[in-house]
Amino acid sequence: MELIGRNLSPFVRRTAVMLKLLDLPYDQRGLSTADDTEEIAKINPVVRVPSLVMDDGECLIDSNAIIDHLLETGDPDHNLLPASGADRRAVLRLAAIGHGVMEKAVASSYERGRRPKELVYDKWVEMVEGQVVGGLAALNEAAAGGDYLHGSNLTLADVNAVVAYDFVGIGVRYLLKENPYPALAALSDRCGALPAFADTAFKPG
Ligand SMILES: N[C@@H](CCC(=O)N[C@@H](CS)C(=O)NCC(=O)O)C(=O)O
Repeated sequence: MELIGRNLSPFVRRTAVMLKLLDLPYDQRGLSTADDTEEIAKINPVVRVPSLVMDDGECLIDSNAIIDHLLETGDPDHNLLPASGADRRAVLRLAAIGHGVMEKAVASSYERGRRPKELVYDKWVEMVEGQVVGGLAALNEAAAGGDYLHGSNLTLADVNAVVAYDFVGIGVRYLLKENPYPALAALSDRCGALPAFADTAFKPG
């Protein structure tokens, strides 16, 4: 399998973390939506990452669809996402908060980084960053309750939370000044020691 995209993208990285946690071998083509538009367009008509090109050539797009497939085929015991009921709903809720933080942090970094300075709409930045802060606060509260966000083992909720938190540390770094989310920071440190997270951490350069 070939994962398309760079781990700077939290959506790509969370997919890479899941591939590693599930022990699914893959190669990665580090294409960037800013610089490799034409190549990405051949794989995904809306020119976004991640995509996952499977061994038979089938191509999955969007981290949600990709992870859905990885869980369906690679997690028969439902370790990373409970099979049903209240536990599944709780993990999906927390995972959605983490995913939302990624979306809003990416929106802020695009607004500030991809527009000419005079066209940056500060009120919009303020709004999406408020959404990031709300999501991080909720994840921090969940992280304060135990070793993992839900239950007694690592789940998709932790993957999303850690990847989202780490991305905020890159793309909207000033929101983490004075360590406002200590439980989430500790979760990120603990998970960061695991190979699936350490091997996928974005390294600039
Ligand atoms: N819902 C998508 C979001 C993917 C996404 O926004 N990826 C960004 C990279 S961080 C991208 O492709 N940006 C280019 C664009 O949206 O035009 C997912 O979860 O995979």
